[in-house]
Amino acid sequence: MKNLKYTIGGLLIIILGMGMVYAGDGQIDIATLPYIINQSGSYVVVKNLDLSTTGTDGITISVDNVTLDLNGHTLTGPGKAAGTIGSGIYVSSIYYNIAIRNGTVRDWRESGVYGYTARNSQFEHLRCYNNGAWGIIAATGNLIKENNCSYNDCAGIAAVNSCTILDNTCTNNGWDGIAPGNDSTVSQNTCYFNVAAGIYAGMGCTINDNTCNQNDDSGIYSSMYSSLRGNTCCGNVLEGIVSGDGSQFIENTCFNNGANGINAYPGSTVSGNTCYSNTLRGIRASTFCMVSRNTCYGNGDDGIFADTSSLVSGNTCGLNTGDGIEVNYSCRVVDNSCSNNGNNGDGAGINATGSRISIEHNLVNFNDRGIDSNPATYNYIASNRASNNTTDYDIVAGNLYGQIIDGTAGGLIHTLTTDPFANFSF
Ligand SMILES: [Ca+2]
Ligand SMILES: [Ca+2]
Ligand SMILES: [Ca+2]
Repeated sequence: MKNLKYTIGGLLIIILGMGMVYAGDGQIDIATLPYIINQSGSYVVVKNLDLSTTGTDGITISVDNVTLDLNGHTLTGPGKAAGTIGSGIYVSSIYYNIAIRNGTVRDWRESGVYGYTARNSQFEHLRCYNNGAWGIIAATGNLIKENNCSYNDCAGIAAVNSCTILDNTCTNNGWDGIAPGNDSTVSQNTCYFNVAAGIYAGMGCTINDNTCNQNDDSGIYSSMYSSLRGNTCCGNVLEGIVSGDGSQFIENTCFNNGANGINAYPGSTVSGNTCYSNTLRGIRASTFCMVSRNTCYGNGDDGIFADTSSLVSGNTCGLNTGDGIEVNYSCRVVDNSCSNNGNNGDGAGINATGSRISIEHNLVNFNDRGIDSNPATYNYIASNRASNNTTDYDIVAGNLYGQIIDGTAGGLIHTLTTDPFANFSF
């Protein structure tokens, strides 16, 4: 093709002979819609572009190795209810090495950016708004970074497996804020006011440092073997964070959610989290979980509930409406501090509801009952300290427990008892 360039009064004019218009830097200009990219290269949108025709995509990419720079411009479609098909930018089949960046894509019937078939590709600095399907939909192994995707009718960002999704903001979408597939990394995103979950992730995902507030489902929902660290989930209609079997919940903050702060499935590790003012439990842990060093206060039911064969250690649980900690069969409950539970309700510091539970070295103060193993039996209760509960120890016959020593008058412990298994009231 042949391009003729000349200037009039200092204004650079580019006349297209046949084919593509190249700017001086080797980029190929896009100045009209619809536009089809079927040669590899670097493309730039040179002005805001509208398309009122329905049933077609704005820019179609049908080749490998394309960089498409919107250069700050907007691609506006005919409206998200207009016609039946048409995305703003459409990758038409399996193509590799696509980069799309720097602009707004809005009001398209389907997605803002449809990259479901793009491989080894990047989507950055896009603002996808008010589209009829996804803001951005990406495929396996893509990078999706620093976009805003809001008011779209499906998820703000959806992706297949093994994607990296960083620093995006996804609000007010008609489904999830961000919905990645298995083995994805999802970090430092903000997702709020979405109709479903803030983040809805597949198996084995790494989900760190996101903020997911006021979504109509859970803040974060992920499947098995996921790792969730440092997330904040507030004011969601259902759970703050829920994840499948074998997940790790580390140092998250979950408050004011409409169900549990954290809901952990079997075999999970739940450590260092803060869960407060949730409508149900602060932490609900299933069987075979390790629940340690969490702080759970002011929840509408128990601070922590742990099901069969869990270890519950080193937690602080206070001012919950139900129990500080409730445990089921074969749990170990060690070194916890539970105070002021049964607040505006009825609860124990530690409530054993099953049997074969070991309750040792805990501190329970100002609860309705300090340690409650009634009517539960066959539990082991030793070396605990209880003060100022309405009933410090509510333990029925059939349990195995250290003698209960009244230390309310103070004094030297060893003059009261030398029994290392003794439980104290003080
Ligand atoms: Ca309870
Ligand atoms: Ca009470
Ligand atoms: Ca009881």
